[in-house]
Amino acid sequence: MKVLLVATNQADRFMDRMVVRPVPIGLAYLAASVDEERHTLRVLDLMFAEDAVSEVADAVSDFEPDLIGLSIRNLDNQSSLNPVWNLPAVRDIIERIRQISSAKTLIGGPAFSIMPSECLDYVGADLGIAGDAAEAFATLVERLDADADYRDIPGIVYRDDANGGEIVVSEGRFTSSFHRAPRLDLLDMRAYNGSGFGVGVVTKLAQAYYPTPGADFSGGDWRIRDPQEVVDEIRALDDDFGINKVFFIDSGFNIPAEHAKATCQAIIDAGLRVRWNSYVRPSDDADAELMGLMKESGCSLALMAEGGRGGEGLSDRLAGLERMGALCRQVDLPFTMNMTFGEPGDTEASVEQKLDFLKRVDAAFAVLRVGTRVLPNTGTAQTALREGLIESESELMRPTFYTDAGVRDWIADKLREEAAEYPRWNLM
Ligand code: B12
Repeated sequence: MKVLLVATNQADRFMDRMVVRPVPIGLAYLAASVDEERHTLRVLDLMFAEDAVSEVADAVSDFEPDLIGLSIRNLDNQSSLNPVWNLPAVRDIIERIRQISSAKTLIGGPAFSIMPSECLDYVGADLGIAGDAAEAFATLVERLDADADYRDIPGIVYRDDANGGEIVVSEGRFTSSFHRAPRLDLLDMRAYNGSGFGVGVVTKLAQAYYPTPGADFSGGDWRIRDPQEVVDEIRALDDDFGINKVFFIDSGFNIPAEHAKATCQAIIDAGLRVRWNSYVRPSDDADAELMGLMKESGCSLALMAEGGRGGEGLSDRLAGLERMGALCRQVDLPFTMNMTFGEPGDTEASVEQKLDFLKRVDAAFAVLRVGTRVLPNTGTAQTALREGLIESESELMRPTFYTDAGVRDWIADKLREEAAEYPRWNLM
């Protein structure tokens, strides 16, 4: 079978400002799972494409694939001030494919996995696989090749012809082991070098990455990678591509601290010359020793996530963030802050409290969000439903922002005025 994999992401910004182009490592994991003794594989990355639809059409005409897998990374840029919705571009690509080919179209990726049935319906693909999908994808390729039933594959999304074409999303989404190295050699890694926060290397995966009903930070579902495997992958990036800048893919690198320390220590012991960045989040077990090891092993920026999605009060949340910021400062580790304004319950007083906090913590840069990007299965989605902002969670496939009525009329102007004084604050 001939398989064409297409990375559709063309966004080249982080927080609408900094130039960041994430390497499509998820697609590279998929490529690694294909048995090339049995199938022919081609990868097309649209990140640097001038005319995405034409490039896909040319590749399809030339290669004549039987299966076309498209990854969808972002639903949108999450900016309420300048919203950009990414799904129409994917829909255009699939529409063009249909005009020139009878290949089956398959979609997947982080954005798709948040709203699988809505995305499948909207972009008009034949099939999807939600969640981590390398092994599931390899199985699907074999089943399609053998013309066999695929409906038992974990996370598979399909139209049930026996049931009026109703879209079915199967159970089981978090099955990948990440033991087989991603096929980065199929991407233009030289073009990516230096284009942002570094090449993604997975250190830990958890459902908390996705706003699904089961997502939490308790650790029950963590798949933590062996530090030695991480070291080997970093070394290979240097050996194969001369790349020394990586981004640890992790919902909170510092949690649990014991594993984070072991990973840092393994990097130090291996003598790697790596500079790395990752997300960190407030946690009681973070301490000066951990921060020292992070810094010593090459951490150059800690992106502070907004804490757990628990219902704790604002003061506690800010105290947790402040403690993490202080730990970073102790070892001279630059960190970012990320603050949402207009969350359910925000008032003039809580806005002031958040602004005072941002002025105090001295982050390398801070992102101030005007409104919350509402995602399904969250408390904010419930509030949005209750207050009539949306009629159904399906609408959340489009950029949708919740801003509490208590601050809605003035919050954007207020933040613009404040940010004028702080060049390292970015409004979105
Ligand atoms: C790390 C990360 C970043 C890093 C990237 C650093 C780097 N160099 O790679 C940084 C901080 C830069 C970043 C930026 C942004 N990010 Co981000 N990021 C992530 C995070 C935590 C991990 C992504 C990742 O690499 N995963 C590991 C790889 C191996 O997995 P994967 O790509 O998901 O691929 C697997 C599956 O998806 C599937 N799959 C992938 N492709 C395909 C294709 C097919 C055909 C199939 C069947 C399956 C499949 O199989 C793969 C292997 O298991 C995710 C959270 C998440 N849920 O994924 C958010 C996430 C992807 N980001 C998100 C967003 C919104 C953004 C930003 C727009 C934020 C902003 N406002 O600027 C920017 C966009 C940047 C850009 N230019 O595109 C959203 C996207 C969805 C959405 N809400 O729209 C996510 C899902 C977070 C969330 N829960 O909302 N991000």
